[in-house]
Amino acid sequence: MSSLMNGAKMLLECLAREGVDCFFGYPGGVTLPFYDALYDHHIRHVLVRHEENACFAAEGFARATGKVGVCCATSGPGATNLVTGLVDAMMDSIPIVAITGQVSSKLIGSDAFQEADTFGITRSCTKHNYLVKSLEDLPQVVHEAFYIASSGRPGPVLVDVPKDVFQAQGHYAPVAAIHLPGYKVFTEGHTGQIRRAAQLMWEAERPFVYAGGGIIAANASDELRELVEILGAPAVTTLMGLGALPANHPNFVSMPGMHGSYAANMGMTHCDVLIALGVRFDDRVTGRLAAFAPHAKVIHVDIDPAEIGKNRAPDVPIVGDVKRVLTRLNKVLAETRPERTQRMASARQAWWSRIRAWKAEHPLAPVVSDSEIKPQHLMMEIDRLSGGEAIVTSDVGQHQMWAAQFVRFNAPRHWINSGGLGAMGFGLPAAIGAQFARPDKLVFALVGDGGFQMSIPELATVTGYGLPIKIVIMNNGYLGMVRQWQELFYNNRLSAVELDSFPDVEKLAAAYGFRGRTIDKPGELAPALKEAVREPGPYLLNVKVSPYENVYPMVPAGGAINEMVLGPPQPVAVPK
Ligand SMILES: Cc1ncc(C[n+]2csc(CCOP(=O)(O)OP(=O)(O)O)c2C)c(N)n1
Repeated sequence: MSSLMNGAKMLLECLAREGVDCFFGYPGGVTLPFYDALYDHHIRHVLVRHEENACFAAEGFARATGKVGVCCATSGPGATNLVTGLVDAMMDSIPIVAITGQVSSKLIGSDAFQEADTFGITRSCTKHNYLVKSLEDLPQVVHEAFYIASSGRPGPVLVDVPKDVFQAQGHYAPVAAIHLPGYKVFTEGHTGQIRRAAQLMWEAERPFVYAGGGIIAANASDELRELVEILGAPAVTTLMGLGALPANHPNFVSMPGMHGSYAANMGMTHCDVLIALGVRFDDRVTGRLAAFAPHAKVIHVDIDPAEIGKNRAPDVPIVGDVKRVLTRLNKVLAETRPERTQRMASARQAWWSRIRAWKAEHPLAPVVSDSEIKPQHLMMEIDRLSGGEAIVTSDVGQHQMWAAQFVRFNAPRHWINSGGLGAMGFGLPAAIGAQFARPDKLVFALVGDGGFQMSIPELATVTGYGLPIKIVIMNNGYLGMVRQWQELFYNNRLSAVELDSFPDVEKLAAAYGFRGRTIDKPGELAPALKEAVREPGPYLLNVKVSPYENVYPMVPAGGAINEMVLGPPQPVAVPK
């Protein structure tokens, strides 16, 4: 039996046994015993400057590694500040464990100082949550929390710990096994359905692979590549799946959806078999659902049975871990490969010719100007410097979409963004988490001038821990994505989108103890980015881009994905 310890030390013991070596948090009244125990513990606590950012940083850590990220907050306002991050992790299926302090057990329900019903508030935005009732329960609860967060479809789990539980004395009892009646993880996939899927794939004339964040969560990139190569099929990866198939793979088309490429969306629309892997048929991908992939038989592989048929009823549903399913499916495909007939060969050749033609017809073309920095130019320069190797986190808005279009990722866990929730303020704290997870990596935090101003307090965290993050602000002077919608759909009545009074970036960076610079000339872009990367410490680069550029292609809300607006309306020539 272990030595006598208080609940705070026991919690740290649990975290250490789960392999946690670093977590993100902010202290307060009821977590005082926990922070006291941390004082001389080897686990590293990273003090962020706002609890929301503790959650985002834990997500950045988890997204960059696949490990469970951990964050911590005090009761009441500390816990409620975590909520956006929890929803974000829930939407994107990111494994995190959030620990919150709670008022002492005997005060619960008395409207005590800094009491909030954290359990109730977070019930709908966590995969599971706990209120720890006694110290004896603590190890079981914490180990279960890690198991639930990381197994099946990953997600956030919250553990609310009353102050008296932190203070109570007891012995850590190892948890031998975790049995959770009612929590079933289906991993293997149904053998018969896997065979049906293989048959459908071989019969297809126009197969198309639609791969998402589930591939990254399951570490199934190798299996995805194998599938694509066995079939010789074109493949797209969603915003959440970028990097799941290397961008330089010959079968990779690009990203589909609202701001996806013409070729990706046309491929989705005209395929006859759609192979959907670890995706959830999100509305930003499908556009008008009734018109989505109208000619396709759909094979849908997902670990979460609730996703199957949620938005599109599949012809072949397979519930399972996409890595395990693909391993078996690839084997069946290899065993059942039919004799290649002339008909099959020419059908496949014709399909690829169409894909290539769509790519050539409307490529995601570089946009560069001599007089002003175009946003796309900025993304292309970041792409050039990264060479597919850097971690790029983004905030939410136009810059996020341009980054997704123009920065190429050759491996998973390099592109980190808030996909489902679209939470502004995500980029910088996520970069902090990612840089702690991968100190060996060049990390860009690519943010808009709006989102950046939501996360400015974290500049102190960057400085305090000497994180060499390259913060690049795509500064268009507007809440760009909202301005774009106002321009296109609200008669250009720009309402509450202008961001004036932006701070002097050189002074702002200097105030936090590092270097910063503003540029606005195209010729300055490449050298300034290089200078930022060469700097051993953090760097804040404010890139003033053309303010009125819009992201294209664009599928207007409610449109089918083949009804893309490909570019700005051309001015009509007025006869003289
Ligand atoms: C927390 C939050 N509030 C509001 C929004 C709505 N929203 C989506 S994009 C956007 C504009 C973002 O502006 P900026 O950060 O400057 O990026 P840009 O679009 O210009 O690249 C807004 C306000 C959001 N996504 N998240």
